[in-house]
Amino acid sequence: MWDAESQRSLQKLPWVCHVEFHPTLGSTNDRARQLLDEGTELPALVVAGQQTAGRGRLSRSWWSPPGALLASLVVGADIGPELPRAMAVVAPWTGVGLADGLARIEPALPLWLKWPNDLMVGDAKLGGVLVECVPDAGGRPQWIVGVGLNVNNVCVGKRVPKEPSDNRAAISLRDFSGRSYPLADVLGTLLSALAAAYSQFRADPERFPERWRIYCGLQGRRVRIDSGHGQTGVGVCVGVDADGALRLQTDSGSVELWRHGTVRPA
Ligand code: BT5
Repeated sequence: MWDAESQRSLQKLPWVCHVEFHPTLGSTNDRARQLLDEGTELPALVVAGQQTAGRGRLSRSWWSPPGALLASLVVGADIGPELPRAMAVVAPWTGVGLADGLARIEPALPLWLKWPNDLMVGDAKLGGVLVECVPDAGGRPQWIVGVGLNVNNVCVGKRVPKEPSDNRAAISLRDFSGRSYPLADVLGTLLSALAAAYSQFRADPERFPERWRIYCGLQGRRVRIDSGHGQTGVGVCVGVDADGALRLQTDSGSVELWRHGTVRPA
């Protein structure tokens, strides 16, 4: 999947100053954090052939077999708006950038985004984003943007680790098209699309709701949200605000803003 030639072509990727490849890692996000401790020049990228301890949000695990794209991008505060508004928007706008890139790689793919960090095809999950924030010595954020995307790994019929409450399936690009994809090319296209999306949001963060809406699969649908910290809500998804929060119209007609959580159709 990552043969010698595709590993070499990682050194030609756009935008990033430092790239490293590991055949097997626990989690690319953990290695990315070490790069920050080591003062590596940014943007930096960690790529793994497979992960033994891939992480999702809220201590969930990420199934990371060979053939999947498993990478963490490390970027500085300059990718987007200042804190605190950047905090909840980096993951969803990464989703928008990835969706732009995937539209170039596989134009027929009916991809949609599920707030805040899921890439979906039908009812199945194609990929996810895990963003972690590490302040620098001056308190400015540095972002670790972990991306897991099912590309050449076959998911249909496989056992993907699921949470007890989770009945979603997984899908890969290969399951969708029957083709396999050169992972370094996929990564190159996604990085270019991400760089463009980040620069757009840095220049004009107010455009985020409009960009999100293109891919949002829950717009106008009744959803249930679980904050993961004991709060739940039900209402109609009426988009996102410019800071990345989900806008939920409740039965009383008021609009609630949710900054974190997991949504599913109600
Ligand atoms: C995510 O979390 O979707 C973020 C996933 C980020 C993974 C990348 S891989 C590179 C980098 N290094 C890491 O250690 N992590 C990042 P969340 O929204 O919490 O979704 C997790 C849920 O997705 C799990 O509980 C499963 O139900 C499901 N899942 C796990 N692995 C999957 C896979 N390969 N494909 C589809 N669904 C999966």
